[in-house]
Amino acid sequence: MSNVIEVKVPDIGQSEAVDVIEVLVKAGDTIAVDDPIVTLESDKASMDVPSPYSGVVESVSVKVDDKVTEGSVILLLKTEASVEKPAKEEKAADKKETEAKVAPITAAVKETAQPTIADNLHAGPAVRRLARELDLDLKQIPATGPKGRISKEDVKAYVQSRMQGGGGGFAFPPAPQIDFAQFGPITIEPLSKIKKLSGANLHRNWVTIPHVTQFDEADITNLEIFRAEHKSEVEKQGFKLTPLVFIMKAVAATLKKMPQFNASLSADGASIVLKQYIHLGVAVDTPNGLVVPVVRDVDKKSVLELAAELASISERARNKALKTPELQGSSFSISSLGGIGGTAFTPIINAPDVAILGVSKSSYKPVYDKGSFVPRLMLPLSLSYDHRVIDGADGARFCKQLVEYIEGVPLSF
Ligand code: CAO
Repeated sequence: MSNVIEVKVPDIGQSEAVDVIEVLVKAGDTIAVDDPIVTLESDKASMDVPSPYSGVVESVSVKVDDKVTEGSVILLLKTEASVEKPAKEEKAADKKETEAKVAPITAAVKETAQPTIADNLHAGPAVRRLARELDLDLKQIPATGPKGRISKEDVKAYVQSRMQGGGGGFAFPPAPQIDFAQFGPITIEPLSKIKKLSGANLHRNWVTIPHVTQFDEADITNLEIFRAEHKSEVEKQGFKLTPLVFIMKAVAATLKKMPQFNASLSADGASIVLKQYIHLGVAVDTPNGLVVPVVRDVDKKSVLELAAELASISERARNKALKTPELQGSSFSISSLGGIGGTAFTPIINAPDVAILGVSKSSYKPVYDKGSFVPRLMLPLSLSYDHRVIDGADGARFCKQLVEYIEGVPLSF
């Protein structure tokens, strides 16, 4: 006869709550005794919790980032095994023997905890096991999980990239371990959480996407005159009218005309997902690192609405007050360093987007016009695109169209 039983967190050797960092099963899965069901992580270690019984998962009661302690219910399991006589201890009949069967489970949990402490890498035991089986060095695998954790997907992506040419004599050599103190005094500061997360993503995007960057310039002399005229009037409403909002409108118009830039490559690389919405990720510089909140439906919003929203999201990004959905769903991204300086740069694509626009600081340049040079305020643009999806000719066409739209953007609110 089958029972539905609660599988709980066993003795994990501490009373404080620990994080659920990976849920390894889902409702409907058939699992065997000792199959890992969740990975937990404390300040010191990560550990797999094995299933004490075989059966079919009815429902999972925890999700990633939940906090659990000994006794928290992990899942409901439909099992043929008797709860009093679990699979591992078929012969256990009295309380003493039942207690004895808990010991191996706890022991298994503790045993897997050690490697994380030893090598200071964030990876659950299941991931470590997979890496060992595939003879991979975890230090070489870019992490994309929370807190810079290496997930199974990271291992798979790494193997895939090696199979697609990352190996064959061109594999990356390990970064040398250098004691910089031998050259002079040093201090060591840990990277912020945001830097670790965005660093892993940037690394993956840079290494896995064939980037090309196309440069161009737009004449924003008239736009700047309009902006200067209305600057103080807009500032009275509590936000700034910068060139960026006009650029966002021009980008939205260009994306409508060239939808292959407002797209993602499917996971198998066989098709393009064209998006009917225009949600722009806007890179915001914060004291803790780069954050990319998303401004939705840019094509449907006025310049003034965009200016207000940009002020709100950049302030909340800097105060760490953004909610996760506000960081998701971009279809194209913009990174503006125009308020700082520089003449051009090569922005890294914010995957799964296929392109990103870099904006640098405008400056007056002599522009040849009808036989003479006239001073015009020129805005440098740098478009990085995924060459698997976009051809060079289309990259140049996009910039040409964008320049036309920026130069002709309606100068009104
Ligand atoms: N050329 C000349 N001046 C520019 C300009 C440009 N392209 N873009 C902005 N400016 C001016 C603004 O008009 C403003 O001056 P005024 O107050 O006199 O009008 C000043 O520079 C500062 O602007 P800002 O940076 O505060 O505002 P913004 O709307 O241009 O940008 C935001 C907002 C959030 C994108 C920006 O503050 C930011 O964080 N940028 C950094 C993004 C980043 O780190 N990217 C790198 C990511 S790695 O690829």
